[in-house]
Amino acid sequence: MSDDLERLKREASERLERITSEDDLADWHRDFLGRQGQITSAMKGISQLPAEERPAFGQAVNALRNELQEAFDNRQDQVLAASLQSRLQQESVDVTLPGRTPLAGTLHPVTRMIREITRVFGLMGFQTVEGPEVEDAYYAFDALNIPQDHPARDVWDTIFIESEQREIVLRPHTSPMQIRTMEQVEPPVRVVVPGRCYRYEALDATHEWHFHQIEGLAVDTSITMTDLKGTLAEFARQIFGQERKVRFRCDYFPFVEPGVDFAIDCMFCEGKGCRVCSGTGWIELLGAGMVHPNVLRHVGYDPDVYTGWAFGMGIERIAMLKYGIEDIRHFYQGDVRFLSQFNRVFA
Ligand code: FA5
Repeated sequence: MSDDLERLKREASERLERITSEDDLADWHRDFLGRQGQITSAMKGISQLPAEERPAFGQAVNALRNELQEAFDNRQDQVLAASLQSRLQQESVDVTLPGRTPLAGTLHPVTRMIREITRVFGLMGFQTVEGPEVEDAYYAFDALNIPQDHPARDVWDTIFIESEQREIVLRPHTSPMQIRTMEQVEPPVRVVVPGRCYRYEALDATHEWHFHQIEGLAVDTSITMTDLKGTLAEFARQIFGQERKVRFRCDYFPFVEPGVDFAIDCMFCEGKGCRVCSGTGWIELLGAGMVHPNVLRHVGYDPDVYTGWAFGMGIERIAMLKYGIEDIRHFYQGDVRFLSQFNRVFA
């Protein structure tokens, strides 16, 4: 091997010995084995040699290239192993440290209330179904025995969506789902329908322009008012406590006959009279009644064969009573201080 190659070998080996980082390894490789490195330059020098010396010189350069490549690979293995070792030491994790509790979102109190109410009715054999919020006025009113120009139509402060062919509304109550359900199935029917409703309403502590209702509907061959009373009393006691007294009074809704309002004795004053029950001792929970024969006829049920009852309640109002919330507007202001309280209440 020529002196030049000997010197090259020594220089490369000494520098390689001292290398401890991956960056220096890359530099070394570029300087000696790279395309413009010293081995390549040495090979180019072959043209300066007399022809008879060229084969031996070429072999010597190739042998040196292989030797340096091997030395480089070994050094690279050592350097990488050492750097991995030190990283493992630096980045080691104490697996015995307790984890940080993640800040998770929670279910909205209205969602939780819907689940609680539908669970109670589920245990009594009611299926939960849902329906459209954008509704045809036929389902919202006409089929519910509230024809066009009927004064009762004004009671639901309806938000109308413009439509040239048909009157389309944001549903003001969940009662349209009575019709949609009965159109789909033959009796017996037992459903509850939770969902969002909309009304063009002046806002105050108990009125929102969007809120939730749950509709209930039971239709069969021998359903009576007794079934309605028993079911609602059981519901009220499951949600508000076994000691609750219940009251049914006459009320008017065009799609039921007779119609009732359903109340429970005030749990805040035990019926003595307080601010929550406006001094009456009773809190009205919902409207209900026996499904009007005209409604049954609209869906093709024979009112001489089938009878049924229906109810509709406001979910926010139930949650307000159950959890002592004084203003309905809290539900939709997105204030985490309000919402996070319900982790504990519902846990
Ligand atoms: C109805 O909407 C009837 N569809 C209920 C019904 C169904 C009667 C089946 C008979 C048979 P009403 O307008 O009273 O009824 O509303 C029912 C409940 O919805 C109220 O008791 C109240 O809890 C809730 N509610 C009504 N308007 C609002 C509002 N603006 N904000 C919050 N809750 C409301």
